[in-house]
Amino acid sequence: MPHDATSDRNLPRARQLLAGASHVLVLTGAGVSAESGVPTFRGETGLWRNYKPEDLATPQAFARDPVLVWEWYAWRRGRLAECQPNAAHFSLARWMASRGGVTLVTQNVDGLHHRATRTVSAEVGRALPDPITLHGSIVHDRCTRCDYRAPARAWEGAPPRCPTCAALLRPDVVWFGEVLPVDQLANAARAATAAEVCLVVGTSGVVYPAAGLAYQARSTGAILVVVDPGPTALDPDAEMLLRGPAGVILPQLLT
Ligand code: BV8
Ligand code: ZN
Repeated sequence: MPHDATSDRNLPRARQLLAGASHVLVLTGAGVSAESGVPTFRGETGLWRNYKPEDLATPQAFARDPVLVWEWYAWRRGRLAECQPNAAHFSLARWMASRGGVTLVTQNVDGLHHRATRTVSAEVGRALPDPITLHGSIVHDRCTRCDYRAPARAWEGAPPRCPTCAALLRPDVVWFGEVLPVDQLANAARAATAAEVCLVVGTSGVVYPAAGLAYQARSTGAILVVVDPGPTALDPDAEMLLRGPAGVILPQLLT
């Protein structure tokens, strides 16, 4: 049964585990951006006009109603424009800058880890690796026909078209039913196999193959530590549960 760290006594033990690990896999989900004001996927805040993300983040929904799907992404981009990386993103980036052997893999598409990494890279005067991004980037568009890809353009009230071939553009994210970028997933799987500790932060652990990385790490000997204020699908397999918001737990954990 995992150690539920409602008490602080498990934090020192988790800190010790991480300090002694030469390879750590960190897997994050929407919860790590919650304190930045980015709606999570399965919480109440994730709903838009009462649609569930799984209904809209699919090629079928886009083919059926590109305007509706684009309005959802325009709404999300609008909210994201007011969001900054939070203490969870920064403590992860600074911890990674202070030691080697940490691979950050994110399911998130909000780019907040990248922004925190850029800030910390400037602080330390050297480039830090970007996180492995499994599900793409909401702040980029790509063409549905050619290989055009560029930073997202301002929403003009209608689905944007490719400046190169005039086909519909789509957000540069991986939808349900679409395969993940092969190279990113392979790098993540390698890090999972090498990890002695797998730190999972802010994910309900229901989306695959991303969630499978935590089980893969555990099957090759990693200790699973879960940071989340609520229950997750990974809890039964975790050696340690650190119950609380990432913005509070990570700055204490990653010292
Ligand atoms: C695939 C980008 C192979 C889009 C996302 C039928 C057909 C095909 C596939 C499937 C199928 N049935 C099932 C599948 C597999 C499917 C899947 O897993 N479905 C689930 C719903 C069961 N997966 C796929 O389709 C993947 N592709 O399998 O390809 C294939 C191909 C063809 C045919 C067959 C197989 C693609 C999955 C990628 C989907 N794209 N995002 C967009 O964003 O618009 S996934 C989406 O969910 C986000 O990226 C998000 O990150 C991710 C996971 O959600 P979470 O991050 O966990 O967020 P959630 O809200 O659930 O949880 C938040 C957590 O944070 C909670 O635990 C909460 O307590 C906690 N929290 C809250 N506040 C805080 C906090 N934690 C810390 N601090 C806080 N303050
Ligand atoms: Zn094009």
